[in-house]
Amino acid sequence: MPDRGFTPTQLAARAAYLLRGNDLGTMTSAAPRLYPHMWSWDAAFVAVGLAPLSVERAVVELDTLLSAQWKNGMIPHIVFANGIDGYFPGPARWAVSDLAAHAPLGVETSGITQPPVHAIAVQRILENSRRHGRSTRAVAEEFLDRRWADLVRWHRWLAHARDLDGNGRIALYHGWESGMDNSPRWDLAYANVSAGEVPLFRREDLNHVADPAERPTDGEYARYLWLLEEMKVARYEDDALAKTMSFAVEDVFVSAVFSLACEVLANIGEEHSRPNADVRELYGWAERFRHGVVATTDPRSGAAKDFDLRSGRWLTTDTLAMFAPLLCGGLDRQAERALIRTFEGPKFCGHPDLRYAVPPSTSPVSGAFRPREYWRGPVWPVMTWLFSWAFARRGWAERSNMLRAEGLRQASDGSFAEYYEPFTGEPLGSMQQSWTAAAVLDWLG
Ligand code: 9WN
Repeated sequence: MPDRGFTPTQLAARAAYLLRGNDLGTMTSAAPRLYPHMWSWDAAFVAVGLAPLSVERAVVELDTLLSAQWKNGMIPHIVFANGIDGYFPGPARWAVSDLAAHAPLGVETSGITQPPVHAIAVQRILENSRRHGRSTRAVAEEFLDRRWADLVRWHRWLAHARDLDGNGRIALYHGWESGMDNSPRWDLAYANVSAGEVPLFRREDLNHVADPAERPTDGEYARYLWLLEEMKVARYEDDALAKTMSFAVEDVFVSAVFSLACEVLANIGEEHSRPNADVRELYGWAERFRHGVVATTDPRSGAAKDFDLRSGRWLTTDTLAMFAPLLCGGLDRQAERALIRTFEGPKFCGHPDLRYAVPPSTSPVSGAFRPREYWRGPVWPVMTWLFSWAFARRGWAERSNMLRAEGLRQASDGSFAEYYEPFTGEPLGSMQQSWTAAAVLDWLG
């Protein structure tokens, strides 16, 4: 429990108040200033946090997101809030409604996707609804009736459009699709991207952080935006992207999340009598992607790797990605033990100088580690939550509780920061980040 700052009751109240403050009506902004729109995986985590407060409001969050689903099944990484500026690249720069045949009508979105954690939110909604009376349970069940087919379509799109050779690993065409934008995982793959002329732009993100060094560099942004130009030429068509994008990687972490999400959704489908064919297909994908993840691992350490499709090279980094198999399972006992030892040992959570025993995004002993720089080192509370949730699901209650306790100690400063400096515990990036509050609410729920 917290060693300073707010008590659990105060912290839960503040987290709830924060989500209320970031509520735009039918969507919750990812953060008030830096991210004034809805992000896909943020929305799922937000729904996890809303579920103990209001199942009804959590359902609205996912309904809004799913209403922006593309016709091919993709859930876009941003759903833009009507009439709100202040984030770049905004709808005009993506231009999906002009260019993409699959873009949804009547809502503005980006043209890429993000990690498929949504089934976890659906599960938390259903679980929370069981603590209430019949009418709340009915809201959750009606949601499942209404959206089951969309959720399966989303998973089917990932399994088909993003795993063209069927090897059980998801391909991404932009670092933003991984959710870990500038992680050292992608340094080699971005080295393939030679940014040509991009239309003029002005970064908005730097107006909202204390120090520009907490955000990606201008050089990184030039490449991020160049990839948008490549996507526009491909008119956001799945087949064209696969052939033409200069950034193309197989993301082992997203693949593990997908395997896990397929299993969660299949379990839900079984419990709620959804069509057998869907349930079978979901279990099949869970298995295929678990194999895909395990196939990348080192047999002794159990550590997983990403793959750069353009240079044909494995991307071995000491980042959160190496722990992908701990999320989806499938390693043999010895390799799994070794990987847990690394997770808990001095390279990650057990590093002697860490303020809290939670996993930094990049290992502090790696040459690529930067303690204040976004996905290159800081601790992201939402990742601590994901591992603690997954560990509980895998039956590792003690490990899960440890992460929860340490995550709560970190959050007890009440800033609900996007990320934290691992050694000092200084809050960095955006404050009042919705998914950080959501993690705290679930932990305290
Ligand atoms: C680009 C909203 C998002 C998160 C990502 C995080 C950051 C965006 C940005 O913020 O990315 O998508 O502008 O930096 O990296 O994981 O979903 O919180």
